[in-house]
Amino acid sequence: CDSCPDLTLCCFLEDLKTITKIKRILGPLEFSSRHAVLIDVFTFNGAGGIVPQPGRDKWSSNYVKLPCSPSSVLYSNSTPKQEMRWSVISKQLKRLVEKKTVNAEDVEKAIMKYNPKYRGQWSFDALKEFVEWAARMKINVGGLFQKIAALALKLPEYVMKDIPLLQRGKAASITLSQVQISCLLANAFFCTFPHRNTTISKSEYHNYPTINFNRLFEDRSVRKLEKLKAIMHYFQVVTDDKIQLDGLVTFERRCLPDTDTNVQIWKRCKEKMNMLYVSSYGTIEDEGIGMLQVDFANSLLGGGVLSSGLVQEEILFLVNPELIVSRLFTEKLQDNECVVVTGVQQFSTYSGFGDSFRWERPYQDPTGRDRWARRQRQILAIDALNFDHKWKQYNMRMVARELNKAYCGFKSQGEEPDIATGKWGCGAFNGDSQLKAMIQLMAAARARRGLAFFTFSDEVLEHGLKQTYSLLRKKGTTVGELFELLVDYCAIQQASGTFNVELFDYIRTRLPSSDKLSKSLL
Ligand code: AR6
Repeated sequence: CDSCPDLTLCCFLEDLKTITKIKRILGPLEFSSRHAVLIDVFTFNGAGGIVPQPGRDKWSSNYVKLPCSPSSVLYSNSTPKQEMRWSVISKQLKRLVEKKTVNAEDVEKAIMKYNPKYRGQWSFDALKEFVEWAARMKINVGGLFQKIAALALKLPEYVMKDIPLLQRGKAASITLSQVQISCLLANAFFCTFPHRNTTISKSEYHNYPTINFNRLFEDRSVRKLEKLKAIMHYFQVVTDDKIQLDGLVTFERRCLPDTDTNVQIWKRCKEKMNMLYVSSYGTIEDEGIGMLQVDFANSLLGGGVLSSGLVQEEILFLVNPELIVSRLFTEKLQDNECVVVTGVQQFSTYSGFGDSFRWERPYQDPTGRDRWARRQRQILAIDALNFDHKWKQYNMRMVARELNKAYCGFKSQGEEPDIATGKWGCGAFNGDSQLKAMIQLMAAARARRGLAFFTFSDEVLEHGLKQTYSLLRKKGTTVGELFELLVDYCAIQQASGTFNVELFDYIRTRLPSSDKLSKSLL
């Protein structure tokens, strides 16, 4: 009622749909021109298990260039003729596997043999610090290096079919097994991927994230040590003979067509606010279990996970390291694009954030699997705009971009769970949390999906969002009407010059909650 403004119309968390609550019928696993499957689907569908799909190497600009490709060659100053890079790599990795003991210097020496251009440039200080820590903890890290090397050597056996690149402007997906991912990541650990060490403009992969781990190994710091604990724990599990990795993971690039991004659609949208749960307690990954969990992404997926970044996206990638393989094949996202990952396994728990991030302990993931043997965990990577100056976001071109980005991710394809999100774009990217909350609420309304919004201890935002949402619901405000309110709000912010009018206050004045208030404004 209007006289009790504090009454929240928000729902309970249990009211929202999770993957396990919906009745989605998944057909048999199928490949198509838009869906590359790296395992043999006939064997899989016939309950014969997971075996790699045979295929042949494609050394072209549309596919991942694999280190074991015969086309990958090494030119070095010491030998006049070119050598096959994989023979150098395998010789080095086999040597590690056969050595009695292996330390960080041996790993460094091996890596530099097939990356001679970077001698004197790459450092392995952080890796060495990790080895010192592991020695104190009595972890046999040398043995672990050997197991990772042995896993990396399996590449020609495990990944025979070409891996297409998920390129800009093309909706497409890749399904591969957890074993294949572990093998690709073991190669990333040993920095074997060709043509991926330079990101300068015009280089072949300048529009792709880095994948070789060399930056993770440089510059000792608490951050790097904690990151390496998470990554090395992942390798410890995946190289353990007693553990069977028997799932698949799908990476899907989605693109919103131009017909969907037009601002007129937002202006005319008659949808009203959908269900909302708001809490300052909890995190997207823990309390949002079973929902579509938003990754506050960088347009280069994973952001600084392999360097020094350590906020929401990087942490997500560290506790679910299979996400890191997306960097191998996902081109930088454009404004109308997102990536949905289904099936990754969580390997670790953590505490803290940024400098206080700590790897805590192993995690036994209880998440069930779907018909394609994928964990029932869905992660949506959407990259917000990075505002160097806060005022730049109060502009309808920017607002429309964010609306379309969120809608691209939220738009459902059939029956899908609700969405778990929070202060998307409001940390490293400097966004206004009230504006971003309204944008996500509008995108969810247009997509007809409910939202669970975790404010990450921000009680002021929790309270303000509950009130504003309740008001919008009571007034029956549509997405189109809220869009028009945002147009006026941006104009007022720009005119003020100080940009300190709060959006929730503004909405309250424009949608007075009682007759008394409306009269007082007249
Ligand atoms: N659950 C809910 N909320 C969270 C969680 C969580 N697990 N973790 C953090 N928050 P930020 P951005 C809140 O800065 O601004 C990365 O480098 C917390 O209040 O990670 O979109 C990417 O690769 C935090 O301040 O996201 C991009 O380059 C806020 O969410 C860039 O950062 C925003 O988290 C994206 O930055």
